[in-house]
Amino acid sequence: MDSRNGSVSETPLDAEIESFFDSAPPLKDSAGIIKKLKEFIEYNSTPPGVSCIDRSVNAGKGSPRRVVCVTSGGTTVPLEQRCVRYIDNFSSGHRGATSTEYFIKAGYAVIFLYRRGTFQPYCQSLPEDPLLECFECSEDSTIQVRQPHTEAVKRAVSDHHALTVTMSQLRISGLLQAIAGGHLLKLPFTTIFEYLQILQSIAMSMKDLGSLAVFYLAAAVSDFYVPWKSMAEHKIQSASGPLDMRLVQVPKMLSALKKEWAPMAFCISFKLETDSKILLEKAEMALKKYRMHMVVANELSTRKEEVTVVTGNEKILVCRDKTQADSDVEEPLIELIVGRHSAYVKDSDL
Ligand code: 9Z3
Repeated sequence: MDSRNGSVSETPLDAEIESFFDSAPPLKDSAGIIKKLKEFIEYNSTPPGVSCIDRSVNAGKGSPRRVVCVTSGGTTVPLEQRCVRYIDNFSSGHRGATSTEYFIKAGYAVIFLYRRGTFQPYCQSLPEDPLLECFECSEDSTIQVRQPHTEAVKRAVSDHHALTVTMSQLRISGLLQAIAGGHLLKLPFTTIFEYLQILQSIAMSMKDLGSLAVFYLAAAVSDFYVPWKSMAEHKIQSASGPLDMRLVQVPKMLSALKKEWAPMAFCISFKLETDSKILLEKAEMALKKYRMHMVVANELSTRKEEVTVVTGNEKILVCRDKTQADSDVEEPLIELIVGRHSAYVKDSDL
């Protein structure tokens, strides 16, 4: 007990988390982000057919949509306040973007917290520079779609309601449905500071959703960082010789997420290793330590082929359907997660 105010004293972790947020540079447009989150969650947690105003009166008429926060891409650790150099974490964003598409298909609303410049949902089959590669300016100055992208763009614009056959077609038509339907909110980050500040806002906004909230934490998050206050302001000079720099451990926010920010949410984290011998053991440790519902264990070189989902009493190998050229591991993975989340929601209602 803290003798001065009679309250239970802070654990070292709480103090570390507090100091991380206190010393972080202020998040740009924090109020705007919180407003978007509030509107998005309110819209999606209103049962279909019930207006937001009637919500309390009509509660129970339909079921509110489940909401998942998908994190995607790697966080950076700036080395200078006026940042020229930074340390990066590997992640192309493919896992997060593809998983988002399957969550939307399964009826979830998705808050997509992504690293700027990484893969985006529904855009993975478009060329690298879609604007310049898909369009051209004709002699009379009208913009036309170029071959061979005509079909893809036509479908994106006009046929978005129709269910299409191939993966790439599905992704393009799905984009418009998701955005038009208001079920996809995209929030970008670059640094570890932005990522954790936005994640905290998302979690606190989702708290009232209880067991309908899911966290799918596929982003590759830095383990070490330079605290803002001890960071050089200007570009570090090479003339001073070798560089000694002390990196501090990033506080384990998964604990705070589970304990305080959104305690009823269904939480899935990822464990990435390059040494397959230690992968499952590390995933089990993370499951217990952070009290996750599932930990998805993946090895860097085989991550697109298979993952192992570790739960309290199982290790489930999930593989891509290798008989289909354009299949992906996210399809069976999200199917498994949706099933487990449904059981969790049912149990929480009892
Ligand atoms: C993952 O393990 C993701 O599956 C990948 C996806 C980053 C490998 P891509 O974006 O790759 O499709 O190219 N994400 C979590 C990585 C991570 O940093 N995990 C931490 C750890 O392993 C726990 S939060 O300690």
